[in-house]
Amino acid sequence: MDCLFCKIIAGEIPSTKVYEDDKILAFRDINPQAPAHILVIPKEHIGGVDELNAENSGVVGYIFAKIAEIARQEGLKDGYRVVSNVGEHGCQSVRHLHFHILGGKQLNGNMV
Ligand code: DGP
Repeated sequence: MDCLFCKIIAGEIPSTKVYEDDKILAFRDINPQAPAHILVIPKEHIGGVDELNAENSGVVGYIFAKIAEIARQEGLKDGYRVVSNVGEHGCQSVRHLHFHILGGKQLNGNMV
């Protein structure tokens, strides 16, 4: 499968890892939009939120528990934003489910 994030998981493309276990990987975004900008992805290939279902969505709860841990490790004590872009209207550029953690500064209040 020609998926950029699957290649990062496989180590074929280098990344700056923040956290890894058998289920998920967290790494720094190559084009940071905030002082802390981390992507958290499942190792299982799921195209996006729009491909989640009763069988494969368990990992999402696991990811969110790790997001809270990672944010604490990153010192984001004043808060942060978690974003998952979906499809064309959502401006999703990589079709592998991922959650952006954005923080380290006061973020803009506008979402769109
Ligand atoms: P999205 O637009 O929501 O699909 O987010 C994809 C993000 O992936 C975007 O913020 C940039 C990041 N990205 C793209 N290619 C690479 C890469 O090769 N390495 C890393 N670390 N991040 C990447």
